[in-house]
Amino acid sequence: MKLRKGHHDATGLRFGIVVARFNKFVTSKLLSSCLDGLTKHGVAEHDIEVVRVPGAFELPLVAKTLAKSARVDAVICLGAVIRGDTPHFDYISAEASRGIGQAALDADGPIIFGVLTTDTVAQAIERAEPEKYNRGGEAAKSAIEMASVLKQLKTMEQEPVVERAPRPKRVARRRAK
Ligand code: INI
Repeated sequence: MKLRKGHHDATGLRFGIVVARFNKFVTSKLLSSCLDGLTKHGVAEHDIEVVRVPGAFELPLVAKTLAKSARVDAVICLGAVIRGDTPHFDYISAEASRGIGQAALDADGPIIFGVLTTDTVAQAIERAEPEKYNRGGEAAKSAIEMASVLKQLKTMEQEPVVERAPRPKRVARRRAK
């Protein structure tokens, strides 16, 4: 069995972060704990590119463009969609999650879903706080793991296939009488 897994040493890896401005009082906390998470694991500041977009709805397109560029090994999307009195929440949160998933497949590179979808402002703040759920820091860890495992797999694809000589057939030995 061959077990492939990503590790959390991110030295030399490059990351893009796309962060929504909507509900900035939450997304700025997500961003700072995400940056902390990356640098804590060895990412250099000059290897991080941050792009701001108006809201969660705009995350997928920018994430896809960044992921397709050769500048980053993984992209992290950060946003906060908080339920209000209308069905607006459902449209924005559904499109953000569907779009981010689709963007990763289209770009053929890791894009992390660091978007909070909560019923209340209090829930969103709790999840963004580094001392509580620390969703920004978690997004950073997931991005490092995905960047690392995909790098391994893509490097393996480029390695030449080594042809092995067929094994000699085993001949059953007779028991001596
Ligand atoms: N964008 C968010 O990131 N969070 C929200 O809670 C939100 N709500 O509730 O409206 C929101 N709306 C803006 C949306 O993401 C787009 O920026 C806007 O519709 C323009 O396309």
